[in-house]
Amino acid sequence: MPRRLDVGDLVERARRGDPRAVARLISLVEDASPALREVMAALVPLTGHARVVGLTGSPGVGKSTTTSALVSAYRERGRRVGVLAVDPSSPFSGGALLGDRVRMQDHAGDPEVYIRSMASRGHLGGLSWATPQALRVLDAAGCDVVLVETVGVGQAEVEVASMADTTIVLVAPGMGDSIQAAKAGILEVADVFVVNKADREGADQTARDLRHMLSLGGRREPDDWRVPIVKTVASRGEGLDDVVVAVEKHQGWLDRCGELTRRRHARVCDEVEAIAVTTLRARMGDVHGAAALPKLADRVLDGEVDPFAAADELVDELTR
Ligand SMILES: Nc1nc2c(ncn2[C@@H]2O[C@H](COP(=O)(O)OP(=O)(O)OP(=O)(O)O)[C@@H](O)[C@H]2O)c(=O)[nH]1
Ligand SMILES: [Mg+2]
Repeated sequence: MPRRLDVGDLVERARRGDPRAVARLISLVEDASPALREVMAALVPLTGHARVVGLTGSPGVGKSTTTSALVSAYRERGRRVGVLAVDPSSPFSGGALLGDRVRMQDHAGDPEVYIRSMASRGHLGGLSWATPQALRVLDAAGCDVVLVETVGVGQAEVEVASMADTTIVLVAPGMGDSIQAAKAGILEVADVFVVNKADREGADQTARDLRHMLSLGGRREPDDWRVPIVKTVASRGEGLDDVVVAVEKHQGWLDRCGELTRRRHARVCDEVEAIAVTTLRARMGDVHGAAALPKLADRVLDGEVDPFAAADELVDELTR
């Protein structure tokens, strides 16, 4: 018999920063709990404060190490920090695996730091559905900054970039990383480039390559954001202050030119769409959809309707 859920109490405790309440709320998100609707209704008025910073890049480039070092840098500035590690490439893996990979032991026991890995555990809608909800929990819990680490695999990087106010793209010397970055369209999503592993040979060359590629990006207006390139040795905690400064400059720019509002608006559009699509898909499986779909399929097979017309009919059925 599951413990009865007192949503009001849980939200109030999370708002006061109780880590167990925060963890519980994120679990509700992961599990797509039916209580989530009530939870989100209670959380929404408490949100909007946290700055969301996404970190992405190829496997092994140093995202987790950088995230952990960034947490320290923000903690030195007295900020409350949330960390969300998401793995869009394997949404069905469950959270534990990722948790092991997050190198965050340094911050265990710091009550002003919330760390969570997340997977969507196979519910429809995936991470595009779950991530914004988890961000909202951390925001409502009073985080000043939420760092979102994701494994970069092409499209996923772009998806994650759309969830952040500021996106940091990490590359490392060698590995053909910068060239891969260009291929994956990463130049467009990066607000800040970090050349990590700058203790290795070729860091300056990588930074120059990136600078060159950025300069090919066409004409720039005077007020446009100029993407900075910061070198770090995350494993030794070097260069992280420069990253924080670059991120804060970007945040200032976001505020000044109205881009913050535009990005957040686009984000909520994506989120509401993901929820709506999830709802529609769920209805396909319920009694109504389950009856309508096979009949329509029969009619397509019999040559009575084309699949597009059948899909239109199905949508009409489901949204009636
Ligand atoms: N030499 C050097 N090694 C580093 C640096 N930063 C991280 N590493 C090492 O690089 C390896 C990968 O680091 P992670 O932080 O796990 O990389 P990641 O991008 O999070 O990896 P995935 O989550 O698996 O994609 C680890 O062995 C780190 O110790 C650095 O600045 N210099
Ligand atoms: Mg990692």
